[in-house]
Amino acid sequence: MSDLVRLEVEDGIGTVRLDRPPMNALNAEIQHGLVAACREAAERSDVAAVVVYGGEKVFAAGADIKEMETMSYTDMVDHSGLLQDFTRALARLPKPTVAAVTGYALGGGCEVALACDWRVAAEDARLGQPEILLGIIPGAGGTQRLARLVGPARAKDLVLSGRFVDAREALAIGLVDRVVPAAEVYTASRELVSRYVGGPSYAVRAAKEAIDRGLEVDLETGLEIERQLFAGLFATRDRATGMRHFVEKGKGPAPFE
Ligand code: CO8
Repeated sequence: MSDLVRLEVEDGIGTVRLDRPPMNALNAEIQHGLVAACREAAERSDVAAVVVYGGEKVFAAGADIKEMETMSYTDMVDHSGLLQDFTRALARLPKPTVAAVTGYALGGGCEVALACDWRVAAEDARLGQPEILLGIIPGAGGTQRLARLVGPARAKDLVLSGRFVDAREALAIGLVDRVVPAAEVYTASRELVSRYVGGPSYAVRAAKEAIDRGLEVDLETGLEIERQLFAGLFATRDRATGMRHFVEKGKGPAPFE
């Protein structure tokens, strides 16, 4: 794994820590590092949920413009799979994920946040897709995930203008889910996913997959995806534990492993 991205595990929660001061600009190394960190978080049984965090000052100010400036069309054709890989790796992580957004989340940085299940933002956070101002468009899923999250009109407003939104507006349009004082962003993000530690991990994974895959297809296909995942859970220990606990009138939450 790259030094620019670390997976730190504590109390069942994995923190994918972006660490490339001053702005966590997403160069190729950090993009590869993100893919590796997501893979490790997916595989490790001591990680039930993931927080993506860029530190106290900034989430990520986007792709590394200095690295991109000299790239040609063919470089981009070769590279553009990677651009979408790191956000795809995050979006497909079969565990709950939250972006803890401090400072700027711009361009590829905003796209990293969009690939998480939820976003917690600092009161002074600023989010946006300013690629248009560089003569390009979002290329790590921004045109697709932003439109799905906030609707096409709002996505076009942000993507076509490149303007930044503050935390209050981001909350109002559904781009972020919670706004907290800057010093509390990381703790609040951990709190948001801590309920999944020691929970029914297979059912959580199936629920996330059913919702995400269902959004990509028509209703009938989505219902079929749900049906298959639902049936599949009858082969899991989670299902046996959860139902037995109810039938035997167990106290408190079921003792999932
Ligand atoms: N890439 C490279 N360097 C950057 C980036 C960046 N995205 N953002 C900031 N920096 C550098 C600055 O050049 C500066 O470096 P130096 O000290 O050597 O001059 C340093 O970070 C500090 O930045 P500023 O002096 O500009 O700090 P300010 O506080 O004045 O401004 C901003 C902060 C508003 C964040 C400003 O730096 C800015 O606008 N940055 C660019 C934001 C942007 O346009 N992001 C989109 C990039 S394109 C993109 O993400 C494409 C996505 C599609 C592919 C996804 C692949 C990852």
